[in-house]
Amino acid sequence: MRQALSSAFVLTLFASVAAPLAAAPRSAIQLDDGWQARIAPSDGAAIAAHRSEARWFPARVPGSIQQDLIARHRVPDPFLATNEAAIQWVGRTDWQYRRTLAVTPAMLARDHLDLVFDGLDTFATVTINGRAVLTADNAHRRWRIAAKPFLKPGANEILVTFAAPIKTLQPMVMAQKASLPGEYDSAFGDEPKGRQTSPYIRKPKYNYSWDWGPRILNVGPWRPVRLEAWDSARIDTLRVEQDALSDAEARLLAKTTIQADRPGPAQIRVTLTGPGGTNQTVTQQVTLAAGPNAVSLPITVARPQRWQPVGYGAQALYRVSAALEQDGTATDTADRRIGLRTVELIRDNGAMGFRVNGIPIFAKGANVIPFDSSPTRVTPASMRPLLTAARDANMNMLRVWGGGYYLDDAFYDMADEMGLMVWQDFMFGGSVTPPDAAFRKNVQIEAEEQVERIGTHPSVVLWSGGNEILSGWENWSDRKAFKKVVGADEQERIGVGMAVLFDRVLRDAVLTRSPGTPYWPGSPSNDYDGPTDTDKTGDRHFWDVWSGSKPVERYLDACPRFMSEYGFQAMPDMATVRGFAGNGPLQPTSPVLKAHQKFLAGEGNDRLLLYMRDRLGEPKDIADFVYLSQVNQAEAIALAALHHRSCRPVTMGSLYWQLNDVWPSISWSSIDYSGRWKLLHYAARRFFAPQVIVAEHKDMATRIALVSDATTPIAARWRVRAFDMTGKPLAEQGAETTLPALSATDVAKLDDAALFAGADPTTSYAVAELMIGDAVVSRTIIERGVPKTMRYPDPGLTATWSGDTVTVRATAFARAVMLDFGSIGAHPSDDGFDLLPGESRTITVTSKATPKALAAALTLRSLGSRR
Ligand code: BMA
Repeated sequence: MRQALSSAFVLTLFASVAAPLAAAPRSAIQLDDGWQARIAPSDGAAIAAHRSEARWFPARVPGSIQQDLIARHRVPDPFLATNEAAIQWVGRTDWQYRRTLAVTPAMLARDHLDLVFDGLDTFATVTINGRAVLTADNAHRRWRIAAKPFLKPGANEILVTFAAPIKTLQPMVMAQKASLPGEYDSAFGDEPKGRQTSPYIRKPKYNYSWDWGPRILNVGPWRPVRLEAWDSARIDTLRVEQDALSDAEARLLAKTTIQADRPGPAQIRVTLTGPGGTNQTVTQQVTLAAGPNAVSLPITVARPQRWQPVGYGAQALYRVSAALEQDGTATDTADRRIGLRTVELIRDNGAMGFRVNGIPIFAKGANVIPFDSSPTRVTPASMRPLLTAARDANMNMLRVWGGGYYLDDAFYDMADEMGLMVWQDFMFGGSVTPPDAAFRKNVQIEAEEQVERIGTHPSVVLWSGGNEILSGWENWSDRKAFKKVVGADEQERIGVGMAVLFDRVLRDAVLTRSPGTPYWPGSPSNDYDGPTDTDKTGDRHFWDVWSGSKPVERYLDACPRFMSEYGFQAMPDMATVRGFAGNGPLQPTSPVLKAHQKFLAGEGNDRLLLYMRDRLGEPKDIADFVYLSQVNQAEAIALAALHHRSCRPVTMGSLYWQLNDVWPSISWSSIDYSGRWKLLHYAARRFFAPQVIVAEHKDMATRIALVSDATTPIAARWRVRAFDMTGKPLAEQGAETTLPALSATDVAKLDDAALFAGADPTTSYAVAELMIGDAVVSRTIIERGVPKTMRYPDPGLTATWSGDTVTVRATAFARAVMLDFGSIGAHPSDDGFDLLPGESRTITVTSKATPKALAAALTLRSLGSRR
């Protein structure tokens, strides 16, 4: 969140004592240490109940009260057992933070001393030496206070008081005829059903609980705090606009806003450093006026190198540094890393897709939810493995979902470097927005600030208004009921308010601050051109499967234009389960497993069982439940993703729900909170591979389609072989072919009668394979019934260890092999694969445990081994 200040400035000390004749460089002191917190004296009820928190205790900044109390063992860790209820009081309490700021005469000799909070969560008042200097009401904004008039030499007190959000808003909400519909009702009795305060506050929505996350209303200065000193002028913002890009040249505009307190001459110097280290510098003399000054410097880059999405070339990055010079002194600098690329939305006839650098790109990826219930725990080191895993699973796009928070620069830096495209939602999720102008003004400032910060990253290829606001307003039953209660006029006022917000305010923020990046008013939407969330136009969230309990084959019924959400739950790894649930006996109905399952308030485990019984059979024990749930999830999402890819160019994107978790839970994620891959994530690497074979069995025939994301044609061969359960070949079909560039092609429709040579559906299966040269690059199993009807033999799996590698062998067909290490945390290099009779796979296992312990813990699971 920190603005790109050069570290030299951050570290510069307040050196000279006398008032400077000329302006001195901007300097900053980080104020992240030395804070204390307590319950605010005004909250008598909380003080009576929690006396020791009424006294000042050391607090971390950036941080939250919740994290401090967990660290001090004053509340139990809400991520463990059934502890979530025990932390609820913290978010309902008013809190205070204080810190002493030592101010020297040298500091007071500067023209300006600004106290900057990069984030306050949420309703906060700040006083300096008892004088009110700020009232903050938006956790997604940065707050800058001109603090010099309030500071004195020596010790100064900064006091930040946080008012509990529900308590603050509830009287207003309860006084309304009907309150704005939100998302998930509280499970803790602090808000009556249907009377949510969350629609009225600019605070990460997922704090209020979601169908994959706990209710933890974080309180605190959740971003860094600093004091900035400057004289006469500073660089407020720097970004780079791309006016034109061709192979011959790039024409750029470095756009700065210089904040000056008085008129005067200055020079702006901008240096662009290319990926190879070559520099070019432009300078401009300006006469600054008091107030904000927009200064643009043109830069032309000959033979520019482009930033390409992963799979389409390298990720060339350029650095842009701006210096403000006054009287020959550099008084401020700012720098940004950029990439040169063009992005267009493909929109012909209702289409929705991305053309990057002129190439239509099929978007493959997943939705990202926040990385933790507590954003202050998230570090570059905790995000990196998830982004790396996304790239390694052949994804090229992540959607940053709108119910969370705008992520740190480090996330976008990594996405830039890895070539992962980012679909960036504005932070609106599932709730109707207040129609008043003050709310919109607050959001406008937030949006402009965030687009300035995030929009410079080449990975960000789309800004989208938010999650399911527009489709909810059109289609959801609670919203229909709300419209009836409030009447036509109020419905109109709210509808217009949302249209102004999502069609104008947010769109303008992108147009003015990141004009090279398309804007989309919401996910799902159709850019205000007809109904939202249909297969025919715009992007689509498809939840008939899972939420609607419909069979997974429903995924095959349509070719949507861009599937931005579809998902299927699974249990996390057994090591993760044991980490939060302990070592006692477990079953799907155990209170602790229901507590960590938020879909239908715990009843989601029944949904897991429903699909399991339908497709795979009854789980034998908890480990089998984990295994079967992961097989089901991997197969369901593979079916959908491959289908979407086979629908190219009608369909141009497939982002499954969801990549990650905010806490250890049973959810739609492919990687659990502990970073352990579910079988889905291994499957994603296969179904998102650059070239795949799609085999869809339906109505006694199998559709075979071949997909290639390569930009040039590839010579290939496909074959489909049918076997009986002894491994005896029944029939084979196939052909040599050329995969056209950027294509999906139907190559055959194979009737069961011919493909299986009359064999019984329960004792025969077929294997569809795509070969490039000698390598099988993609394989799909064809079954004529759900897997539980298949009479798979025991595959005779064996494991042979050599150090940390294990070779798994099958004598008979092994379907959906899982390497299960029980409660030992381990990451196998491959998992969830099928082995044909006689095949083996050698797998490297990364773990803190010794190979000996791993070998002892290993259970090889497969569908046939369960019989
Ligand atoms: C979607 C998302 C989330 C939710 C998910 C699973 O539509 O946008 O709101 O977590 O469904 O139910």
